[in-house]
Parts: sequence; C-alpha cells; structure tokens
Amino acid sequence: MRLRKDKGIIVAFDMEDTKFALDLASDLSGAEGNFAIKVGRILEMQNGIGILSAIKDAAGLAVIYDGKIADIPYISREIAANAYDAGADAVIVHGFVGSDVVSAVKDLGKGDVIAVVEMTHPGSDEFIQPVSERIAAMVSRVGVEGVVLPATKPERVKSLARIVRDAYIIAPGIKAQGARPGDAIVNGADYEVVGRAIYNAKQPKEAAETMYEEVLKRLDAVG
Ligand code: NUP
Repeated sequence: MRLRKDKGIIVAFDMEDTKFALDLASDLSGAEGNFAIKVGRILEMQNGIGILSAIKDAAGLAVIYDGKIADIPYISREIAANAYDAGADAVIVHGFVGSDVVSAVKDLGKGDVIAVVEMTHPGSDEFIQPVSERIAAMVSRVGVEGVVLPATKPERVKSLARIVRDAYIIAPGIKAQGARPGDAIVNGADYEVVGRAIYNAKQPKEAAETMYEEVLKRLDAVG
C-alpha cells in the first residue's frame, strides 16, 4: 500500500501498550477521513518489528516505520529491509547522513522512502536547519517518495516545499509540540503527523476524525 500525495493525517503510534495500539488501529480502519499510521521505536521496542504487520492487518491502512535510520549505508539498508519485509509500506531515513545512505535504502526498491529534511524541535535549528535546503535538494535528486518537514515552523514548510516538489510532505509537530492543525497543510504539506493529541485523547478515534475535519476546514478557508 503506497501513500498518495493527498491531504490526510498520519497517526503516530508511540504508545507502549500493545493492546491499546492494536485496538486503536482497528478503530482507525473505520474512521472517517484519510489516515495512515506511523510506528516508532517505542512501540517496536515492546514487541519487535512484527508489530508492523499486526498494526497493518488491524487497520488496513498504510504503515510507516519511523526508525529515523541514520547509519552507514550497509546498516541503514539492512534496517530498512527488515522493516519492509515486516510489512512497512514506507520507512523514514535521515537525510543529513548523506546521499549514499538515502540511495542505499531507495535502491532496495521495496517501498517508499521518506527522508527527514528538517525537524520540529528547537535544537534542529542548531545543526540541521542551516543545511536543510541542501538536504532537500539532495533527497529530491535521489528520488525519495516523501519528506519530513516541521509543522512547528510553517514558513520552513513553505520554502522547503518549493525544493522537494514531487515528494509528498509529512509534517509532525501538531498540538503537543505547539503547531495548530492545518499549519503545515496550508503551507504545502500533504499529511500532518499527530501522536499524543490523538492517542492520549479520551476518544482517540474521534480525536483523529476531528483533526482531519479541522485540517480540511483550514484548507477550504485559504481556498
Ligand atoms: O522532526 C520530527 N519531529 C517529530 O515529532 C520528525 C518526526 N518523525 N517526529 C515524530 O512525529 C516523533 O517521533 C513522533 O512520533 C511524532 C510526533 O508526535 P507528537 O508530538 O504528535 O506526540
């Protein structure tokens, strides 16, 4: 299952409770909206990489493995191969490690590659932000399917979106990290990534649906 270049919400699964994760995955299969799921290291650590196919089967949605791969090409490729073989439709790899790493993962040809271009936290401005235009140009040259840009810095989404063009843009940082739903999408992102604001909500499925509606409303408002 491939992610389309489309507007939607990627629900970040960073909880530790596997049963809760699987229940939320099956709830999301019937949710109104365009959703995908991103599984991070925390949930993987509780279960092993087999959690990817379990979540995918329960949700029937595209699943992204957010291992933020940042090793030498050989190791990065092996990590990515394990994730794809376990059911990941896409893997997230850091761009700052260089074109040989991103190409090694891309050359597997097993699924989408999503490259981190710039991050959401303030510390990203220290070392990554000064070179993120170059990272964006490099990952575009390699031909990744997707990129991560920071919803917490909407003006960066806007300017980096011009560089990445064909790749779909996924943007974390909504609510728990301060961005408002829609901040990234109105500036050119395709998906907003939301973790805590959904899985810590009293009714997570409804929170996801509301988030999707809010984003579409903001898009409508800007025409
Ligand atoms: O720059 C990034 N910032 C970020 O928060 C790149 C990421 N991949 N993420 C991920 O998005 C982070 O690992 C987490 O899974 C999610 C944000 O979660 P939350 O702040 O909505 O809870």
